[in-house]
Amino acid sequence: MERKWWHDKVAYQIYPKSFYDSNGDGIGDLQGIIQKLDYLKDLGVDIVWISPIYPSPFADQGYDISDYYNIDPSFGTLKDMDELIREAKKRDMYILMDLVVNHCSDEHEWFEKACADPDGEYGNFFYIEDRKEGQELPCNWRSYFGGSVWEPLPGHPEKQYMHVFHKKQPDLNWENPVVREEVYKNVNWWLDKGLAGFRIDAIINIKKKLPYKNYPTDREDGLCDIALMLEDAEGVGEFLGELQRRTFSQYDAFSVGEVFNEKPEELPDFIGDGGYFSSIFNFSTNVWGGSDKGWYDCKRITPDAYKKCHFDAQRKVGNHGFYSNIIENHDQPRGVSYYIPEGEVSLESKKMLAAVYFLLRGLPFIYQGQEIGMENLPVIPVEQVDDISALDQYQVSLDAGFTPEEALKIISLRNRDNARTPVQWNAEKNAGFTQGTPWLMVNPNYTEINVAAQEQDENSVLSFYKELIALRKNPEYKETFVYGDVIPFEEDRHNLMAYHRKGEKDLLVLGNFQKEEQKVTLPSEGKNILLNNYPNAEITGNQVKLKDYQVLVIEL
Ligand code: TEU
Ligand code: CA
Repeated sequence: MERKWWHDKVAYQIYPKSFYDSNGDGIGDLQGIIQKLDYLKDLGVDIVWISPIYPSPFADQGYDISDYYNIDPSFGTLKDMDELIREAKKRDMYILMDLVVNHCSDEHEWFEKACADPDGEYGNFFYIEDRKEGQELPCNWRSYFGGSVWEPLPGHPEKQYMHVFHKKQPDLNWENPVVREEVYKNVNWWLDKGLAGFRIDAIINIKKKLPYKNYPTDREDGLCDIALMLEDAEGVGEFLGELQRRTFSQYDAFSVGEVFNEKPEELPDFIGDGGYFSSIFNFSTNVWGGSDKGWYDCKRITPDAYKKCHFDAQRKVGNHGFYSNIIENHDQPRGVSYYIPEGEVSLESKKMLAAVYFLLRGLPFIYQGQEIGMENLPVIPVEQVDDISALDQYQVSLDAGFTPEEALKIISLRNRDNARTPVQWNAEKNAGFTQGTPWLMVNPNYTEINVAAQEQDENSVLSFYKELIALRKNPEYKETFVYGDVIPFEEDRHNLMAYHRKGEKDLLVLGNFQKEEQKVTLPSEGKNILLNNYPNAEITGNQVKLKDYQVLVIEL
């Protein structure tokens, strides 16, 4: 595997609307990010991915872009963005933007021009088909946010367009080379500004099964899960390869793809040397237990399943490349509220969860607030839910026969708002996020969980993350943590997640994924304890007794 500049880095995701508001309008912004760069630097972060900041009507919180060459005024200006890139460079930090090019906004001028003249040049930028009352849809695919992917074209009831996400997110027609040229031009324009790369949104969706085809239906609505179409559609690699050659590879940029359900045989093409992307996210623990029926039918992951997902992913990727490992992101529940069984969320279990994913092979990503152990919201009235995905799933649950109360409980676990509440900076008004009214409610637990308190406390989750990052970067162990193999240890042991990182050194990570103590026999006597979420460790010879959610990293 060819060595790359980003292999030994630590990445951090910012959801800009909720990060830090510098001017009191209740919305996080670029100046707010600039003000917090030193905080991120101090934490040990190198690469910062910022979720979309382009002009947008915010039908899907900025993932519906109306201008690819600008910054939404609620976040700032292009000048602020240049300043951010400059300030990051000064600190040896790298900025990534979000590349959202499966679709644009219905308020983008391309779509407006397509509506004005569907048979003209811009009509071919989208998937537009004829529509007659009473006639079947071109295909029965269900959009991610509910309902058919087909929607009448505004101003042209005799036509319809495709959107695999919200109807305000029309899909761009990647079969049209002019569209692809527009994308490359835009990516290079940003890279020329000094951007280090991109996180690439929902990218597998750019290849549609053509001609359109129906798949077996899985709900009363007569539609089918779009995943069936994606599995069947071939040739996405041609688009992705062209994108890589025309853009990222010209700049040695870092790119991380949002790719779900990748097949093992595809990994070398995706993230091997010269692959389409530098890395892709490992979503195996996120998608575990999923159901095409909806959230109400999803299973909650167990610690043993969690471990299996990670080890299987590590075996799958082998030496082909690097996964990007996450606990959470802006689409997922707070990891501590999801992966730690109910009633067992504690300081120790939060730290244990942090260590066992962070030290795996791959690039560790931290999502804003994760470093202080932010938790899911309590159950809130449906009127207060902002997330369009949760609102859709509320309806799906009702349709499946659940009571409103049950439906609310179902969506509260996975509501994307959980991760989108403002970062809790201190115990003051609005958690110190804004002087104004926050656009989304602050989690009421901010008086206990906040950055300011944790900065003062060497026992805090934040201090532990700093230790963890420093350990990964420690010159003595870095080679092993970055490039060493992952070798599971006592893989079948219930509620123990343990593995060696083996390279120059042999480092053993031991995580007790339960409250009950657990005894482990080390393969050899340890030389050194490199990390511990307790003040001490009970080790006699090669016998270790792990306490309630204790995690240890031992140099053998
Ligand atoms: O998400 C893509 C994706 O597959 C989502 O459907 C995800 O599974 C869903 O949000 C879970 O509820 C990306 C972005 O991360 C997401 O925020 C956007 O809404 C979506 O693309 C459309 O751009
Ligand atoms: Ca603001």
